[in-house]
Amino acid sequence: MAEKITIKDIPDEEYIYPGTRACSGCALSLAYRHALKALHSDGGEIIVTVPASCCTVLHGMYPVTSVKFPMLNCAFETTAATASGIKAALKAQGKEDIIVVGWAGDGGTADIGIQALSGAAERETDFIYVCYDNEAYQNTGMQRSSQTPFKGFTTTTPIGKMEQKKNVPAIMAAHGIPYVATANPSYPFDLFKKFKKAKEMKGATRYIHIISPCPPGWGFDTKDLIKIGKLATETGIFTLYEIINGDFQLTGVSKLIAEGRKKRLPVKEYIKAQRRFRFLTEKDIELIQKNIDEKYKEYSNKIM
Ligand SMILES: Cc1ncc(C[n+]2csc(CCOP(=O)(O)OP(=O)(O)O)c2C)c(N)n1
Ligand code: SF4
Ligand SMILES: [Mg+2]
Repeated sequence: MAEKITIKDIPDEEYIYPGTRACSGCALSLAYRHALKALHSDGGEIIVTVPASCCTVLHGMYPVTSVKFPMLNCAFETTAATASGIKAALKAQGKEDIIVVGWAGDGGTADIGIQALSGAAERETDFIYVCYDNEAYQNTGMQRSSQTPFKGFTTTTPIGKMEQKKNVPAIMAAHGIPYVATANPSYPFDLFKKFKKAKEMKGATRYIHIISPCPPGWGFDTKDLIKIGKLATETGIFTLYEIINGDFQLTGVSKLIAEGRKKRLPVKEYIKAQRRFRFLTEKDIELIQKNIDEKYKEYSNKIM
C-alpha cells in the first residue's frame, strides 16, 4: 500500500445509506463510513458486530437498516465474545477469508466489555476491534464512562468528572497484539490507511481507538464537528499513533508536531469550544496543558 493516501484511493462506493438515525454532525458516522470503505476495498467480505450504543441507533430498527453489510447486534458487554463466536463459526464452515469486526463505544469497550476484549486478545483471536470513543454513555443520556475526560460534564458528573481517563490503547498494547492504533475522523486519510493495515495483518486481534466528537454530548454546534476533531489532535489532547509489533510510531499531525514541523495549539482552544468543560478553572486548564507538554516532550525525545 502506498505511504501517502489521497482522495483517489478512497472508494466511491458507500456502505452506509443516506439517512441514518444518528444525530447530524456525528463523528461516529464519519469514522464508520471511511472505515467500511477501507475494510471493503480490494474486495472481500466482512461481518460486523455492534453492542447497545449509538452505533446500534445508527443502524436502525429491524426490519430496516441503514447499512449494506451483515451486522449482528450483541449485548452491551459481549462485543469481543460475539466476534470470537462469529470467527469460530466461520472457521468451522471454512470461511476464513471473511473479516470479523467488533465495533463498540467507549462504555462497551473500556468499562463493561473489557474482560471479553482482554480474553479475546490474549487468545489471539483473529478479528479487528474498534472503540469509537465519544467519552460517555451518549446513547442513554450522556452518563460518565471511564473514558470521560477530567472535569468533563456528564449527567452523572454534574460538576465535572474528578478522575482521569483510562488509557485503553496502552492496555491493549500490553497484550502484545500486533496492531494498535488511534484515529480521528477529522483526518480520514490517516484513518483509512490504519484500517487497511489492520485488515492486512491477520492472525491475531487488532485494536483501533477512534476519538468521536459528539455535538449534543460535548456541547458544540454540528457545523464544528471537523474543527473540534482537529483541535483534539492539534492541541495534543488526542495523539495519532500506531504500535506495530510493539514499535510505537506517531502518525499524521501528531508526528509533525513532535518533529517541530507544526505548531501545537494551546489546549484552551479545545476546552473553550465545548460546553461540557464549562466548570474547568484556569488551574485545571494549566494542569491539562502541563500533562500534554510533558507527553510531547517524551515524544520529541524519542524522535531526536
Ligand atoms: C448490561 C447492560 N447494561 C446497561 C445497558 C444500557 N445501555 C445501553 S447502551 C448504553 C451506553 C453505551 O455507551 P457507549 O458504549 O459509550 O456507546 P455510546 O452510546 O456512547 O455510543 C447503556 C448503559 C445495556 N444495554 N446492557
Ligand atoms: S449522541 Fe453523539 S455519538 Fe450518539 S448519535 Fe448523537 S452525535 Fe453521535
Ligand atoms: Mg460512548
